[in-house]
Amino acid sequence: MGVMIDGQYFEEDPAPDSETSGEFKRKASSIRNWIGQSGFAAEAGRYHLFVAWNCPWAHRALLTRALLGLEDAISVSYAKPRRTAQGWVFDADGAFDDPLLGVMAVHEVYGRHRPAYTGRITVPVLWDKQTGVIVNNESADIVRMLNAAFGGDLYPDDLAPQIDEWNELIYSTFNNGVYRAGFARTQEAYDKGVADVFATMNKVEAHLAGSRYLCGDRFSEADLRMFPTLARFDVAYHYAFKCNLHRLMDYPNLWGYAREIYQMRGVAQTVNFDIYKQGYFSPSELRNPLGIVPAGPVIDWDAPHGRG
Ligand SMILES: N[C@@H](CCC(=O)N[C@@H](CS)C(=O)NCC(=O)O)C(=O)O
Repeated sequence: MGVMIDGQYFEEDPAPDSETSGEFKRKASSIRNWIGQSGFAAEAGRYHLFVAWNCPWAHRALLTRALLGLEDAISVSYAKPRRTAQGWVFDADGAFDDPLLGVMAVHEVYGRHRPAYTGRITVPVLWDKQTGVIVNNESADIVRMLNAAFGGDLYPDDLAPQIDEWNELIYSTFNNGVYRAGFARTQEAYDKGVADVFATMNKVEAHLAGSRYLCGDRFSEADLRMFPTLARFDVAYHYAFKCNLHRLMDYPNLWGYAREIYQMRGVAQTVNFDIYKQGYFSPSELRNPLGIVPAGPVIDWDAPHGRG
């Protein structure tokens, strides 16, 4: 896990996430400003996202941008799918360049924000072009603030308590649950992670039998936060993270629901299955020593979803 200490980049965090229990623990994000406060006005053309296609947290921000139709209002730089000793990096030109600042690594964005920056170097990053600083690097905040600032309806007041409840379950047992399984360093930690992932899939499958979305007939932030993990499930988590009790395809309601979201306006453009495979099957001493990327599975995300 890359970190910066007083402006210097380190490939390894001196206080790593995995502790002696073998359980993977994700640390909190650190730059938490808000559009609509402290001089960050909601203006089209002002903000920029630094993301990686394969990062599910960054995917939340891309989904919000797409579902709110903000593709022209918020620009994006996409890092290369495989992290290096420099963390997330860019190309000099091509599909993975940084057209905004022309930096070669995401840690340089944090260095531009504050030359003596100390903290984790993660994507997504929401950048303010006007003042040249990072607004926020926590995906949950980015989703919430873009929705509020740019007229979205992903978090309506009357659904807020229900959404919060789903979010809590989905984050710990599903979005992060797959990582708790895939990054576990003991059998026990893996067993716990996998059990949580499938308990939540079973619960949501049953819920979706009688409900179009998680909170009734309105698509909400809770559904948005399910999707990045669903999109990566069969191509990556099932195999690379050993979440293999079932495939997403084996759950009729969840699979139809996932396809319905995929087929919403702009969403398919936020998805890149080949890149998910390259990223999750990167060479890793612990998980994939030879870095060989599997060919399959073949999945038809465009098949009619049959919902609604
Ligand atoms: N809490 C953060 C977590 C973001 C995060 O962990 N991103 C990963 C990529 S999927 C990252 O950038 N990791 C960098 C590293 O581990 O060095 C959020 O949701 O925004």
